[in-house]
Amino acid sequence: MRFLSGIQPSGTITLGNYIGAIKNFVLLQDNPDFTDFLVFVADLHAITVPQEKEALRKNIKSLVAIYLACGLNPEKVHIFIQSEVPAHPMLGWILECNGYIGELERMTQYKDKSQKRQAEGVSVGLLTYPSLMAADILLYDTDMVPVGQDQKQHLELTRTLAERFNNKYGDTFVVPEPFISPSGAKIMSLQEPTKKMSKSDPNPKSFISLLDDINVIKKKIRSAVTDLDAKVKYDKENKPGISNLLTIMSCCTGISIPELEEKYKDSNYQTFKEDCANAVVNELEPIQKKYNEIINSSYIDEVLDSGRDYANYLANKKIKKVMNKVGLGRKTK
Ligand code: AQP
Repeated sequence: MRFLSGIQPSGTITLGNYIGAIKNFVLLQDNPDFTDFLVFVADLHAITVPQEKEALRKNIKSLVAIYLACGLNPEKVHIFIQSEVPAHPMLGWILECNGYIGELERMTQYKDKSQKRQAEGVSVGLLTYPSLMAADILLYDTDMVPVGQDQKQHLELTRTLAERFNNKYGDTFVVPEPFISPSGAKIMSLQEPTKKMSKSDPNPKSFISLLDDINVIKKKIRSAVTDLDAKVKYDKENKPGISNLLTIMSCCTGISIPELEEKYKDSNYQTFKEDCANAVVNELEPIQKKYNEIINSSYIDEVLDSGRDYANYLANKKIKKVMNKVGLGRKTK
């Protein structure tokens, strides 16, 4: 079974990306059900909103170093950069021509992101992003795609596009299944805990970057927005801030939320936040150490060269098949 996932280098990876995605990839790479495991840097997706050239390059490399520092093992996982596999945008275009504008306009993420960008202008890429995401998945005959809540709708569209193509041109794509990640946790903004933690949030206090200085991490958790109730209790509706910190602490320690509620039932928020901050620091410190060891080494390029070659090998076979089915170019074997 083949597993595939990617993250956009649209900023420095947050604790949300780590808990919701990378930490699970690291666990899953040892799952014998997955005989092939692909993880990529979604740089083509990142440019759906403006990126500064130097920062983008830095974020791409940094994301690869973070993958490795978090424990992804290139012996088990093929790590590559999306833009180094030209078949991604090629298949994205073909799928766009088999999709409908209405389907794309209905995507919640498009509605949210385009609304926020009214003043600067909304790129066409922001609208067509889900067809490129479908291409990412379908190119590799991916069986399982991990999906957070926010990506469910996009995976549904991927399945629709795959089925539509298969019906029109004959069996071509594997229709992928969603994979509910082991933690499945959605980490919320530390400043607006009803909103998801995002690496591109303009307020740096709202997220913990994996590379934040240890003291900055502690400070951000200490100043996380909570409530006046002063009870360490999980209640997403009425106490989103504390519930978010409980989720974070549980994911970093492996201690269940009910156990944490019991442990802190007589504690004030200050004590709880202090312990939560230490739990996050304990989780991130070894990752930062490893990151600093490899960020300037040639190891990153070695991993990426090998990942690029493998991904191109698979993707080129698939895109040829798709071109033949559609009647593009000249017939090839
Ligand atoms: N807050 C979160 N909690 C749990 N999981 C999260 N993910 C993102 N934010 C959280 C998961 O991280 C993976 C990669 O996400 P992405 O970078 O491709 O896109 P995103 O979801 O748009 O992430 P950001 O951080 O919010 O990026 P920007 O700010 O650029 O839009 C996905 O598996 C996602 O579920």
